[in-house]
Amino acid sequence: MASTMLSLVSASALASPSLTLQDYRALGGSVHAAVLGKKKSNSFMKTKSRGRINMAIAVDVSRFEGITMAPPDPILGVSEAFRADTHEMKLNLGVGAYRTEELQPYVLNVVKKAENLMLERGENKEYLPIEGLAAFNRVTAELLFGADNPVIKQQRVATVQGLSGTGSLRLAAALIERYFPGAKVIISSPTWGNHKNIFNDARVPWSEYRYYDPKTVGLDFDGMISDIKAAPEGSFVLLHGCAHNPTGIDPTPEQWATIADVIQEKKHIPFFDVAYQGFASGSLDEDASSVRLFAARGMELLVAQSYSKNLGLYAERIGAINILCSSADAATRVKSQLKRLARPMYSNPPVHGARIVANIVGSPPLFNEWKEEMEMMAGRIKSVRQKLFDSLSGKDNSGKDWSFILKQIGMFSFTGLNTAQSDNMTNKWHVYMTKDGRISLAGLSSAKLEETIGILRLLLVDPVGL
Ligand code: PGU
Repeated sequence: MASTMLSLVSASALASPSLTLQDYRALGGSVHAAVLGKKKSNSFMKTKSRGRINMAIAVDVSRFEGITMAPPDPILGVSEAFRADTHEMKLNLGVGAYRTEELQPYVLNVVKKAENLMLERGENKEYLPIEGLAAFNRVTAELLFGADNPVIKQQRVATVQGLSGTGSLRLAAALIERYFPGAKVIISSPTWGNHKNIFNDARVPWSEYRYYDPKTVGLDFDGMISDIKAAPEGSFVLLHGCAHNPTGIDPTPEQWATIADVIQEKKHIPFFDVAYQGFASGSLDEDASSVRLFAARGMELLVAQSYSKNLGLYAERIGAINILCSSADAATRVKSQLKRLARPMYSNPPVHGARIVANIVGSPPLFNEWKEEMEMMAGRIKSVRQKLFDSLSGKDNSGKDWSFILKQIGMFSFTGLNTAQSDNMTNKWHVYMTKDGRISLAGLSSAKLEETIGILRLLLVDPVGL
């Protein structure tokens, strides 16, 4: 597929710093129209009021009259609503962000140490190169694949620093849109809500593969495999490297191997989203094992990484896109095109988070300290999960099987609450969560657990009673 990727690039496209109209047409303009269908109406605009817009200019009404109100974001909108709530018992189980037992945001000690080092060194604030900080790009690929992985030594990984996980996914989506016109991305049902936005905005067609089985509150493995098989050959298969969001259900190592078999058979391209490396199990290596399994088979693949959770660097927007190619030469060309896509979007990435990661991973004592803190964070979440299970099953004599809670991993529990029940949690009990029934365990403390369990149990066992 790597050769197809580059054969699609016209000579003029490679030579010029930005694509010409002709290049766009050659690369996908027509495909878009065919794949996505020419949109006759614009869903972002109140099209009916067009006439009013024209008149508006004369009568001094806003030129933005045609812009409709956007709905709140399903995840970040929950935090906004939470901030606006003045109730003293309010609890935010919406956003996936780590909290201490006192339910406070947590800045890792090792991050503070790295920041102090940076201050001492008096580093400057010059622009980074388009691809980001070289020391960061090196360590981030090593952390993902393992420093001794032959793919690193063979220089087959094109790594570009991205604006955290989201920005890295978006850059990859732009690459797919430009160099694989018409190719489809298949995503799990359900998935992290922003995946759909990312591919929609990048104009990459997507569809869903089965993943979650509500009957077993587990993985619909057969459904997943048959949907991956049924996807058009050469599709991109978006996979959560570990700690699937929102379900917390991951394939077993044997299932991963079968997934890899099918992807290879169908000449699909795996596209991993790794937002929780080290945060799921507490081990960086274990959480990267899915990616490494695919890489060991000699497959080409994409991996978006994020340091929001595992280093608590949410607002620093630090992550990377890694594209593992079959040759060093292909990786060099792919990297050059990623840079070319990044340049008109945001020019070059921010330096602060990149330096923090490079300093921590590059220094053995700091690296060890990070691993300890990560284990501590993952450990607290695991203990909240256990307590949630113990209390629910201990207090409940309805015969409901609560073991699904212990089978899930990562920072979330997918409770099985429906939209009405989730709304009830928020509107009546001031417990904020996403409408798909996901709760962030990091938002619970031992004290808050008891209060929340009462509500959860009632909703899950006897929803009519609430
Ligand atoms: N991919 C997955 C699977 C994620 O869960 C998240 C964050 C990201 C990527 C992107 O994170 P970055 O901060 O851009 O690196 N999901 C969280 C955070 C809130 C959000 O929706 O951005 C969540 O609560 O699902």
